[in-house]
Amino acid sequence: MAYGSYLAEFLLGKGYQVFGMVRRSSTEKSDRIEHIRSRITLLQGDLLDQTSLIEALRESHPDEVYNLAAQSFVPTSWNQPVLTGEFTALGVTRLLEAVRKVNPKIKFYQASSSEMFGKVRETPQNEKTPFYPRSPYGVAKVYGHFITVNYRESYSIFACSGILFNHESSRRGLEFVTRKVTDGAARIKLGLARELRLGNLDSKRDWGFAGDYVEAMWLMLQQDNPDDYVVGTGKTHSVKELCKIAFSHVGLDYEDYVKVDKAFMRPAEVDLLVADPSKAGKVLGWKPKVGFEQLIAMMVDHDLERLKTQKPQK
Ligand code: GDR
Repeated sequence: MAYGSYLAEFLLGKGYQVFGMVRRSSTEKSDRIEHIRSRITLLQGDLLDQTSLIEALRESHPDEVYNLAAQSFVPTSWNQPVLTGEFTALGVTRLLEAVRKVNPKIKFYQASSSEMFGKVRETPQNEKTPFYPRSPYGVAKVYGHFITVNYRESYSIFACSGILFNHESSRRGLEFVTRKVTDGAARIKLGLARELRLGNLDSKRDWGFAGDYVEAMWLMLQQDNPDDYVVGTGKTHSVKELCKIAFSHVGLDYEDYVKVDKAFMRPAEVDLLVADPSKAGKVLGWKPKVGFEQLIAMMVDHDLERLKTQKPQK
């Protein structure tokens, strides 16, 4: 999870002892935490395995647990709807059960998502906006959200849910649209690719910097009472605007390179998301620092630097 590494950095900066939970896999992927690897402890665990969660909490004795784990790629949730539900929905119950059994005084953060708003009932979206998810992923996140609220109300667990709008960075996976575009623009600029194939160019998102958002998550757990908060910038941009900014940053016109490919269209789309983050501003004193254009420029520069030693296409 890309922003888990920002959270780990942030908590280390606050003097926390940080544990991370990792799922066993035959190909270990840890480049996002390489720079802090010696300062954190990794525990084996899996949201599908109740015992492993209980053991992880017994071993680490945490004061705070942040659940950022999920099957988080929206298109995959149509191909693997049941598995997505296991991780993204029931996984939250398993972790909350582990908290309840091991130490109900542990403060719990659940990564809820703007995808819960889906086919939006009002604009901008706030904590009271009704949910209308549009993908198996969104549906699973609604379950995760309400089970968090329910454990707060049933067992007085200090459980908070952060409804985060899209949070991006140069650590974002290449399959998500911001990174796909910044990587694509950099590749085309360097002669490593000739075109970039995308899906719906008209969908609009409230894109912010992941590094800013982890502070809001931490602040939620430092309040007197647990609650839910919308976290976003309050500004929205289309995928087209994203392309325009990324390509013009390297002196190119996106219209010459971006091709629409049906393969990247979704069976049901979320057309427009824009946060009303005023509660986070008022109660947590939080506001985002990095603007959209700065974020995209930062990501393009990172991809240019990463790719510049590769050989151009013939
Ligand atoms: P999203 O992020 O679904 O909003 O969820 P994503 O970057 O995948 O898509 C954003 C929008 O861009 C459109 N799009 C494309 N998307 C991808 N991935 N690839 C393409 O080629 C492409 N072309 C157009 C999409 O249709 C969509 O409208 C992210 C995830 O991180 C979730 O886990 C998280 O909960 C939410 O953000 C907040």
